[in-house]
Amino acid sequence: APDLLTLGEALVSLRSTGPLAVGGSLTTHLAGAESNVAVGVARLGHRAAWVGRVGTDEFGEYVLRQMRAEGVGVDGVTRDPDRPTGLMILERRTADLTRAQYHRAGSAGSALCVDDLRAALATGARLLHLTGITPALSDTARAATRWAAETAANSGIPVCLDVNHRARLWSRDTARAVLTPLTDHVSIVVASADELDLLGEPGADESTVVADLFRRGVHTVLVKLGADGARAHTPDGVRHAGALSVTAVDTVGAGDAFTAGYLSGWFDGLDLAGRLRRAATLGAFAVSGPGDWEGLPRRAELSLLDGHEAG
Ligand code: CKP
Ligand code: MG
Repeated sequence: APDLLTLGEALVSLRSTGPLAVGGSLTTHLAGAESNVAVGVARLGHRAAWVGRVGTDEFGEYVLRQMRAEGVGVDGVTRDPDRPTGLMILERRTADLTRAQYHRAGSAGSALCVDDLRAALATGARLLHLTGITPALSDTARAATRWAAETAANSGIPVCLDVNHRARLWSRDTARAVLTPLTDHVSIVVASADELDLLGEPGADESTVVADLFRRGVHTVLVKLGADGARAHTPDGVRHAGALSVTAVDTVGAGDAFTAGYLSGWFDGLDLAGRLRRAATLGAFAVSGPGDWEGLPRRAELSLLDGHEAG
């Protein structure tokens, strides 16, 4: 069984180097929050497997090829002959402004269903990673996410959930109604500060949401603060960890890198400070190069950013 099992929609991202309205070339990349995490942990030598649905089209072939090249297990992937692999277009509008557009409605990935996951869940894993993107994709994907969380938790596999709110896919109210009950089966929650009240009452403050999550059985809540680092809430209290100081060129994928680093530290048996340090390190690698995951470190590179402590 793999260390990390994750599921969701992997997409092809077509990236521009300038404004889309004037044309120019687009380059092809693998995207998808969950596959980003899988690549991040695989680069560090852990066993990672991704399950989901891709088309029988060339883009589906590409997505699987990229994951295989990164050492992510894709044996459990379902190919869908009737639906296309999802796409997103990432426009570099100005040096400081990128705009994303999805072409994923009705995609193969959004047709994910419980039957697609049975074999992978039966094989098991040390940890199951989910994000709040998958249940936003369709009714069947929502049911599949809930089933996976329940099934893992019932077989003693800890579940990590990254809220990853996508306003283009669903409203905050719908997300809250779906994600809050899901946390009954979750051990580790990852959220940015503005996403936290999607797991509690609207506008609730951090300590209230964390207390509610602990009551539901969550044992670690990681609140990402971007360049300010992260706060970790555990039953032992709250700990702040700084980000590393690097030149940020592309922040897409930073959250997934943070999660991959944290989970890698957990697989290695590091203490909380060590897990947060590795999370910050992967986040720093992700933001300091283009692409969602391309710049993530291999194990021997982890120490390259030593000395980049912020402040
Ligand atoms: O929260 P992050 O910036 O780490 O997530 C980025 C990913 O899956 C990106 O790869 C994109 O395809 C997506 O989130 C998404 O569906 O928006
Ligand atoms: Mg995120």
